[in-house]
Amino acid sequence: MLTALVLLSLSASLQPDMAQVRHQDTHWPIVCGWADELDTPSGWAPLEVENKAHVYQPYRGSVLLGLDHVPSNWPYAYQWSGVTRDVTVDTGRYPVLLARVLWVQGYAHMDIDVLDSQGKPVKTLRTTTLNGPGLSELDFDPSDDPIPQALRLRLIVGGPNEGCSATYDWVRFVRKADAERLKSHPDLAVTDRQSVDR
Ligand SMILES: [Ca+2]
Repeated sequence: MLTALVLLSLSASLQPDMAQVRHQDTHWPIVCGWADELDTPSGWAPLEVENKAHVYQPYRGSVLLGLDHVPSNWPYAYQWSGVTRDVTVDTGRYPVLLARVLWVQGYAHMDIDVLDSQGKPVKTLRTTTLNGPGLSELDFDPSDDPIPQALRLRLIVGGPNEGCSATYDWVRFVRKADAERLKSHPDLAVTDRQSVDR
């Protein structure tokens, strides 16, 4: 009985702290090393592949990539495509890449080439693959690569030969703590879009 009372009292005393934590979780905007809120698809170019994705803007603030039914002589069991852009990011300070996907039929993920000083890819990384709405993630390990890193980003859509599509909401490079907050609150805004959306 005494234990129960102590636990009850302890639990009550913890309540304000939990509320404070939740408040802090959503009170501060997200700081990004680089971000594209995908207000428009501008800045992203189609991949140099045969089946180029259709790029739509279903509504302001998101980009839909779609692939139709493949041609009758298509030799593969599935299809994929996407769009790309080059960026430079301080992955030392902002080591987590997150892409928010609002809707997907098939699969969605990002591919990332790490570029050398001549712009040549030296390795390729991949975010987690999504088959439904969520956050696709890649953690950049501390490495000997020069910081900031020159990166070639690709938003990928793939799936059945009958057709597939994915709607992306934003792409952000963030700190680990902000990545955890975004996983709980993906609607949180970034601090200053003019300074990061470049
Ligand atoms: Ca957006």
